[in-house]
Amino acid sequence: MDNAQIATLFEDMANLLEIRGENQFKIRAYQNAARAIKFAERPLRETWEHGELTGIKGVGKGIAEKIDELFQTGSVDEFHELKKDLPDGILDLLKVNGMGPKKVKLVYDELGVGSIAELKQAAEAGKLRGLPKMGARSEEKILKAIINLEQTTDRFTLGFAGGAANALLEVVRKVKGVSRAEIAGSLRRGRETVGDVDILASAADSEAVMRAFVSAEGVSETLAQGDTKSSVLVERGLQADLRVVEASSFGAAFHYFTGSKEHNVLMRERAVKRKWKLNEYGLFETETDRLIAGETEEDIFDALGLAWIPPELREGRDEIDLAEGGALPHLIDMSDLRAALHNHTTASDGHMTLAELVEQAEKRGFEIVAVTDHSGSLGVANGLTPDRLKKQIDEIHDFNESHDGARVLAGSEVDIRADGSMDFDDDLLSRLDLVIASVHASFEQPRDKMTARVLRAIENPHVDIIAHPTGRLIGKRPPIELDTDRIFAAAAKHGVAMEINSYDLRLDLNDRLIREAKAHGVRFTINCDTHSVSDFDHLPLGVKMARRGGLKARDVVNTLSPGELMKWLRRR
Ligand code: DGT
Ligand code: CA
Ligand code: CA
Ligand code: ZN
Repeated sequence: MDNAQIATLFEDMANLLEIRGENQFKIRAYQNAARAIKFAERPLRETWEHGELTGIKGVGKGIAEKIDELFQTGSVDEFHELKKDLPDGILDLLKVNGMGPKKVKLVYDELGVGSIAELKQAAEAGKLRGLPKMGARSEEKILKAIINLEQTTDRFTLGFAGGAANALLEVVRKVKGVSRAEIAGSLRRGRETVGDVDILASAADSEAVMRAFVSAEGVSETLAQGDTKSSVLVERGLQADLRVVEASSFGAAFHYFTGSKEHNVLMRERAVKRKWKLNEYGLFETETDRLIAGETEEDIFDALGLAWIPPELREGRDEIDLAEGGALPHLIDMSDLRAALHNHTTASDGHMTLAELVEQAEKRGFEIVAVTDHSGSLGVANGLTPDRLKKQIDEIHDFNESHDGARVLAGSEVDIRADGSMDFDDDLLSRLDLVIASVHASFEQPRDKMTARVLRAIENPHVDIIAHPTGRLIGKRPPIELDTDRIFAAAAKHGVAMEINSYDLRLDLNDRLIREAKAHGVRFTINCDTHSVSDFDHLPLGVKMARRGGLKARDVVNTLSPGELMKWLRRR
């Protein structure tokens, strides 16, 4: 067991104690231990072997005894005692946003609810609203959170799945005789979450490829190993399938396994109309089985009278009509981006100094870098007071004077307060080159109030960008309630850009909302919201979202030349 797993065990015990209504002092001790273990740098087993457990701040004699028991026997008796007589699904209830141990205790004690399914039933039947400190609104919130959870569990973020897939792809590509290997499936299409990873290869020796695949680093279990298909599990239970196909049908297989299913259905229908058939082996004449195309995707699209369709658009919407009419949009690309407009430094909660941020941005080819640290009311993120911001603006002006590379913009990510007012006054806002406005607290306002709040920010003449407009965190926090029709109409009217935040848990706006906003004539900005260097790596995910939303370079302000961008920033 590693530190994280042991920390989870103590967290579970703390939660079980709380659900059972036990002593607060003990609960606190277990919570503290969990935190201490989670952040300990040294493996706990090592500390234990050296007899130094109680040297860890937060681990007292009682906790040390439990850890000792764990390493001696492989389990902790108390954990099983605590779980006894409680339903198996009781801890799962804590995964529902808004359900803490106290609420779990309440629904269990009062209604006997012991699983997410039972909680959903109770909420649907209107049984929660009658409980102490609950009402119709919290009942509705819980129901929404469950639905949100159902839609995202068993799926993985694009960032996590992409990392695992690339590692496997590299292993496959290194095998001798592999002529081609690619990632297909929802990952290639850039869906915001991924069910499993699909990898495709063509190779002289399929067995060697399969052997390398199932023994790749990070593989925890082999589900199947065959000649043409193998499946494995990697970290967190993510499944990856590898298929080995003939080079002559690689294009057909690549197209088929890229999907989506809906897109494939439309493509097959198109083939059938021509008395052809399309499958993962190729495009064939139905009567004679003569192969018409199969080696490349381009050949297949071409034979069907279509331009090659970017994978991000293959969702069975209007992409085939567009490809037929030569009307596919020229989608935005990574290389179009010239400005990084949402970045945090050590002045607030970032890990890069101003100079480091600029250096890293320049390394990635950005010509403009905005510094947008948090505003003051966000206490937890070390937000800047007006005085600190004024000093930072001066600092940035000085920096630009003595710096030849990228131009640095003095900006701020300003909190939209609960009433829609901005966290800095107009005078200070007017001194900034760039103002990003975002909701970082009071997420739970009802739709009317939240919509009015964000509208007020959009109407503020200093605001340039609304960051991560829905605030959702995939699998963790549902989106805020917004009348997006009104929000996007106002953003288009006032020329405020809607952000596509590239962070993999956010991807906010997502592709659906991008399409909705685009229909209103909104402009966009794609940003990394960097807090540390590695956050720059998320940028391709934001670009994928934009492409899925059908955006061209000119829809996105980050593609403007420095001169045009400065002009845009002064537009109001
Ligand atoms: P996921 O894994 O749930 O995120 O989504 P996909 O799109 O990667 O789906 P997956 O892994 O089940 O299958 C990969 C692709 O293979 C899928 O996008 C289209 C193709 N495919 C799989 N099963 C079928 C099928 O029954 N009919 C058709 N037309 N295509 C299929
Ligand atoms: Ca898949
Ligand atoms: Ca699959
Ligand atoms: Zn930010």
